[in-house]
Amino acid sequence: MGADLRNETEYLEARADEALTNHARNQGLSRRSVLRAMGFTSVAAWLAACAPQPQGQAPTPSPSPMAVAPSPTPTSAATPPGATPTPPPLFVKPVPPELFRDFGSNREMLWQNLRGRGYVVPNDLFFIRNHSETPRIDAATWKLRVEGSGVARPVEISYDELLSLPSVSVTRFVECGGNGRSLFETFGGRRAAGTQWRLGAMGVAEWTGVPLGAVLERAGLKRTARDVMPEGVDRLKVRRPMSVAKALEDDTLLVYAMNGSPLPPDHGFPVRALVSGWIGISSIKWVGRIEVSEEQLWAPTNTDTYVLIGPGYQPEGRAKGPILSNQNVKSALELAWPATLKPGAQLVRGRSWSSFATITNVDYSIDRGPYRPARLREPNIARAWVRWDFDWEATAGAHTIGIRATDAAGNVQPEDVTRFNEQGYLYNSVVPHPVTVA
Ligand SMILES: Nc1nc2c(c(=O)[nH]1)N[C@H]1C(S)=C(S)[C@@H](COP(=O)(O)O)O[C@H]1N2
Ligand SMILES: [Mo]
Repeated sequence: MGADLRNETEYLEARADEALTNHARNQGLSRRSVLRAMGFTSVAAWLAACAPQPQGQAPTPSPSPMAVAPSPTPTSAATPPGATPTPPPLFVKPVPPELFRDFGSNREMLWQNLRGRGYVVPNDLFFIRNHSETPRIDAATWKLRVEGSGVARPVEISYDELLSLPSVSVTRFVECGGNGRSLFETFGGRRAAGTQWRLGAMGVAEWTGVPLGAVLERAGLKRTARDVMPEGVDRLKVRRPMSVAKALEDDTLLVYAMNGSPLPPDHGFPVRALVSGWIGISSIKWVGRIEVSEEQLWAPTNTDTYVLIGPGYQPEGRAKGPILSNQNVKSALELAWPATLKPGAQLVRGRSWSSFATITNVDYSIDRGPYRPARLREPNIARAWVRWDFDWEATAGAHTIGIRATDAAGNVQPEDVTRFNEQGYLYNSVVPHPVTVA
């Protein structure tokens, strides 16, 4: 892993460079000659050309870089400089702009699309957070290895074997630890590093699979086992440890179905971990190996990223700061950002969630005025969410709607922007959502 994964630009550049190198190799050419044929001097220049066009400027239609015939001379007539070649595919499912905000290899769900929908987020709408492109895996040859000092007998399990074990279904959120990151800047005035999500880096689905504990038992889990680390077979082999206690919770699963369908490729086909309540990075997709250890396990995702770095946070062991696990209590409106509503009676809807307990109260505040209770709707599932609504007599003009949720453990969304940390994790302050009534 040469590139710094905390830096999106560096990461994208490394990925683009690798795609180009592979393509060039397949063509029996140098990477440089392929770039030249495309009219670029460097991967950075190519990426810059791929960046979104400023408003009002029509994007230049262009052929795919893979379709460009290499030219022996630096100046190719086929692809004029400034053309925008298509990068290699990142995802399998369609990710149109009416469903997702585009952050390259990451796609944010648009909350307005949940309005009028049921409890779960349909698979087509579910956000995607990928450190590299979605791998295509053949379930017939896929194997899961469970090994390490924490098990008595390492095992390999096939897809069919996993599907033959007793299964459970749970309805839970998967939420990125960085969900809401951009709001540190919008409302706190300080920009945190990383994908500038609003609140759509989360979703709720019904997940079906086998309790992770049952699989660990098959490998003879030792009483002395301490940490459990699922590892993906994606290009960067993304992995993150959890305690054995967390691994043995009833709703920590090896999942093979999402909302009643086989797990879609972008969400981890054939098998992903679901580490309920914990930040999304723990729910490793495309799992191929699980390391179980008697020692504490470390990975870049618990030493450098997904730890709290900033004023007031101290290093812990090899970690640069407190290691994140549980998500906190948050809320979002089923509205566009910014939202536009007609004057008059409006039914305003949204959802609130917490990893600690069910939500007991949701209060709303118009234009930072007094809080009033919203109506909670069934079902109300801990580590998933609750839907709620309230009536609002909307008057013409610019407004804000703030939502404050409380869970049964007494956690309440804070009013002010607190706990700034450099990588922008766990934003959960009340969000004054901008609404124009016209
Ligand atoms: N193997 C692997 N697992 C992964 C990731 C990844 O890049 N590779 N991304 C993680 C992160 S940061 C999040 S937030 C969730 C997102 O899950 P989703 O894409 O199904 O919404 O997957 C996690 N699991
Ligand atoms: Mo994430």
